[in-house]
Amino acid sequence: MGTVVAAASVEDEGADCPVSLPGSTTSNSMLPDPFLKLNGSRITSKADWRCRRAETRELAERYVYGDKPAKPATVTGTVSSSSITVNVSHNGRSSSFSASVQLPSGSGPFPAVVVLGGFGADTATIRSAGAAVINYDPYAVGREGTPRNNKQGAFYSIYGNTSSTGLLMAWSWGVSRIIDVIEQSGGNILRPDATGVTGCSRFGKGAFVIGAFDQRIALTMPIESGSAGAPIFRGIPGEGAQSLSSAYGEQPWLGDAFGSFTGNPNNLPVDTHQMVAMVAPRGLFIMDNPHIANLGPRSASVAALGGAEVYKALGVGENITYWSDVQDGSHCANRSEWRTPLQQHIQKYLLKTGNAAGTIRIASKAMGNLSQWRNWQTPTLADGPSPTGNPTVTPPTGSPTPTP
Ligand code: MCU
Repeated sequence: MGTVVAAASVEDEGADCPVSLPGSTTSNSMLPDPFLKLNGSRITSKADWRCRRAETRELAERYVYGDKPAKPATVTGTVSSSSITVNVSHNGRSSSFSASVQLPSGSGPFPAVVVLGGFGADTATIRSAGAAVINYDPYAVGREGTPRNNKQGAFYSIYGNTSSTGLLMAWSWGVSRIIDVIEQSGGNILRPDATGVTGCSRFGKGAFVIGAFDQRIALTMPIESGSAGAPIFRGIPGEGAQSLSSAYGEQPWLGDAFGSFTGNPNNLPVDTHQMVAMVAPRGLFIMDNPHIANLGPRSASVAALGGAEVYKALGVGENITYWSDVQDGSHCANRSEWRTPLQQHIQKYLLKTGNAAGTIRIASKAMGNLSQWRNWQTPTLADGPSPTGNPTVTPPTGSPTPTP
C-alpha cells in the first residue's frame, strides 16, 4: 500500500523562498547533501523542504539547465478532444505551438500523459489504463541542430535566440504552458490536476527535467534518459557513459553554463539525485536499460537511490520507482516488464484509483552503490505542513496585546 500525494496546484510552490546563491563553487567528489541549506545548516522538518527545494531549483537552473522563466504575461489556447493549442506573449513577443490529443475510451474528463517525441513510450498501455495521450513535439519549442548562439523554437522566439537556457528547460517551459492552457480550459476534457509526462532517450532527458520543474505534474516517467538525464554527472566518466562534453556538444540540451563543468563535474554544487528529489513527493517512475553502458544506467540508479533518500525523509518513500531489471537490450524497446507498473502508476497518480507501492528494481549488472557516493546521512524530518498543497496559514486575530 502506498501513500498518494497529490500534485501541487502551482508550478513552483517555493517561488517566494529567498534564495541567494554563492558566487563560487567548491569541489566535492561526493554527491552534494540534498538536505544541506545554502546557509550551512541542514533542514530539520518536512516543511523546510519547500524552500530547500527552491535552493536546489536555483542551483539546477544556474549551473545545469539554464533559467526557466515564470509563466509569461499572456498564455491563451484551446483544448479539444483532438488537440491543444498554446499562444504565448511576453514583452511584446509572441509565439505558439500545438499538440495532438488522443483520448482513451470512456467518458471524461481524463487525466493525460504528455508524450515527448512519439517513440519509446507505451502509449497503448497509457490509453488502455484510462489516460489521454498528448503528443508533444519538443522541437516546436526548442529545436535541435542549432548553435548555442542561435537557438530556435517557440521558447526562443520569446526569450531570445541567444538565451543561455538549454533545450531541455525550453521543453519543460512548453509543457508548463500546456498545463496552463488545460487549467484555463475549465477541465471538461482533460483534468488539470492529473498530468503525467514521459519520453525515451533524449526525450527521457526532457521528461526528467519537465517533471522536476513543474510541481503540477503528478507523474514523471523518464525512459532510458542517459547523460544529461537521470544519471549522476559525477558517475558518468567512471561508468563510461556518453561523456558530459559529448552530451553538452551534441545538442544544446543543457544550459550554456554547464560548459564549464563538462571536464570537472565535481565542481557542480548540485547533481541529478537532487533533480530526482525535486520531483518528491510526487510520483516518479524512472525506467532504464542496464544493457547499454553508454546510457549510464549505474549512475542513474545512484541518482534514484540518492533522491529516494529525500522521498523517505518526507515520508513518501513509496512514491519513487526505479526499474532497470529488463531483458531486451535494444534502446527504447517496448518492454513487457514495464506494462504492469506503468498501469499501476497511472492508476495511482493520475486516476487516483490505485495504491501500489513503488519499487526499486535495479538490474544487478548496473547496480550502483549510494554509499560510495555520499558522506551525509538521511535526517529524520519533523512533521510539518505537507510539502505540497498550500499550507494553511491562519492569520492572527486582532493586534498583539500591548504590554503595559
Ligand atoms: C540517450 O539519448 C540520446 C543520446 O544522448 C545521444 O548521444 C544519441 O545521439 O541519441 C540518444 C537518443 O535520443 O536516441 C533516440
